[in-house]
Amino acid sequence: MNRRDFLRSAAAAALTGAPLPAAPRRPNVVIIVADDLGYADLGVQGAADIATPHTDSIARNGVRFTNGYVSCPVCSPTRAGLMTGRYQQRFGHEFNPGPAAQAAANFGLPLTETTFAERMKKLGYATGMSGKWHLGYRSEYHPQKRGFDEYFGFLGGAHSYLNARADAANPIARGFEPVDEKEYLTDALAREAVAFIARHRGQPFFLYLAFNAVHTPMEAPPKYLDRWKSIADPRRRTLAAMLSAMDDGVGAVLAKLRETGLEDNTLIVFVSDNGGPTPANASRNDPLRGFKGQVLEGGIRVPFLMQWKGRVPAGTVYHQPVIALDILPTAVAAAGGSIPPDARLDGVNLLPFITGKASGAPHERLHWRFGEQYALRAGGWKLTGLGAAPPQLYHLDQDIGEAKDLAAAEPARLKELLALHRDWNSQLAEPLWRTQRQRAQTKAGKKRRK
Ligand SMILES: [Ca+2]
Repeated sequence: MNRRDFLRSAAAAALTGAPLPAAPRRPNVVIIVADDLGYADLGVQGAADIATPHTDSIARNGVRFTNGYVSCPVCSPTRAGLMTGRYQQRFGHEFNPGPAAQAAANFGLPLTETTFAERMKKLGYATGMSGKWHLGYRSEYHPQKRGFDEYFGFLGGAHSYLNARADAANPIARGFEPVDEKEYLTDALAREAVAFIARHRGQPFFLYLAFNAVHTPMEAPPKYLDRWKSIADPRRRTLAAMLSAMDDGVGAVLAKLRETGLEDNTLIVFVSDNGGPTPANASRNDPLRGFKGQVLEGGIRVPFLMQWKGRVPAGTVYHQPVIALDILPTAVAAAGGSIPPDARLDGVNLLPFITGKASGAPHERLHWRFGEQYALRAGGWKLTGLGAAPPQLYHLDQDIGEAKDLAAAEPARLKELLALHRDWNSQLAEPLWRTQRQRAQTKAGKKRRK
């Protein structure tokens, strides 16, 4: 029973003296993030050599977004966007920080921003996280200082899967305490997510399960490698094994929701944090051009799935462009909350669009800036460029692989889209930090200019 039906039958009960219906429980929200998973790596996304039945089931039971984007082609900025519902460049979170020992001192999701977890907590949700944070190493940026009641995982951008003690600056921790984890890390992250669901089955909960699979290092135990003897290339086979472990983890979460009777009343989103870095982990982005780190489609268009059995029709395929910034407002709306207008979110509630209650597209335009790289998507058109080099224009409906540059053929459209990009760009902040390598390059450049 939804809230409206509940209010209606409660009103009827008051008039007739019938017993009051049980109050509807607000939906649980489970956000599952994969790391460096390519557009074509899931079975449901067309992978021919790897099977991902559990993750695929989210699409079968809900929606698959064919034009699902993230707001950056690398890890930390995408997570900053996901965790705030805002383009992260608005608050200077434009770049990755580098490893803990080399990160800029001020690195962390700025404390001026309200997080997804804080918004859900305010709505009365139990909030928990299992996985990779990558939004600050210092204690004031810790997940438990940013709205999560519970946290298990690591703060950095990557971690060994086989050795919990591989990096003293980036330990596996429960809350603030390092733990000596013995399990394969992907299994451990899933185990903790399942335990969180079991602990909080009696109240609405928000679970953020941020796997580091299938990010490097390429490590998998025989248990998963043995499943993929069919794949000859050792790196692709290891990717398949790592992905299989994650898919089993997704399956364990779904099974727990089913077992506790919560599956129908849980909004589940699955998304990768950026496109596949094919040269590093043998992931695939076909038929898209480009990789992680680029604002070409292969860096920013990702597997993006959503399930809410009670509310969203099974087997929906949605083609309008959406972005990971939409996940927060969608979840808050599902939870019966609202976003104050002064929060200035860039994401929108997708539920009316995917259920057909709203017509048109959720976004007139989507924007990207990642250092010198920029891009803009408007309808089927995509503008992209690098610094002062001539911009490129593609029509993705006919040219998903960004092969035919139409900039010269469409000067008026190019001019219009460039003006829209400049206008958006002018609203953004200066990056708050750069990686050590970027800092060194900037310093060297300044010296040369002197
Ligand atoms: Ca990533």
